[in-house]
Amino acid sequence: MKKGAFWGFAFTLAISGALAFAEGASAKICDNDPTSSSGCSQSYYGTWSFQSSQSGSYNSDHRLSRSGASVNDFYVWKFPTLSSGRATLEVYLGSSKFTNREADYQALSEGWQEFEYVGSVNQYSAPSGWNTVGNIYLDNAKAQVMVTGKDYSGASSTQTGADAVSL
Ligand SMILES: [Ca+2]
Repeated sequence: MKKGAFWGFAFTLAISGALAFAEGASAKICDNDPTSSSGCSQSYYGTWSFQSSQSGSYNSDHRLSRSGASVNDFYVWKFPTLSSGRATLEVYLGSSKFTNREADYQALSEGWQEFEYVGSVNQYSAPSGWNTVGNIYLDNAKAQVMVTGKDYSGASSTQTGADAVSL
């Protein structure tokens, strides 16, 4: 599906969802390297180094991509089933080691065919704490959020961080 077609569709769903259900999904946080009891899990491809004792990061830890990573390096947060409705993707950024100037975030709800673009964030200049990426519409299923290591600004040798995300 073309991106434009998807956005038109998603917008229609978001409007109808807002009218039908007021606000939809309640916020759920998944951190990197989640405990199984949280209901969240993770997967990644490429090098994403686990770093603990990070005072600025959520739960004092995060994952950091290799320098100059590509679209083939990605980290995925896997959420449990979330109720349907409009959801806001927020990401926690609190480490100066995150230098990607334009990190792309995508999301997948199980009823979808593939990951769809949600928004991008300058991890280097983002304020410390929760940053809003964009809105998506969930369809009462498990959801996944993905960030790739590619820096879409064209900056080279930057590193991408993966800390907590919220839907
Ligand atoms: Ca963390």
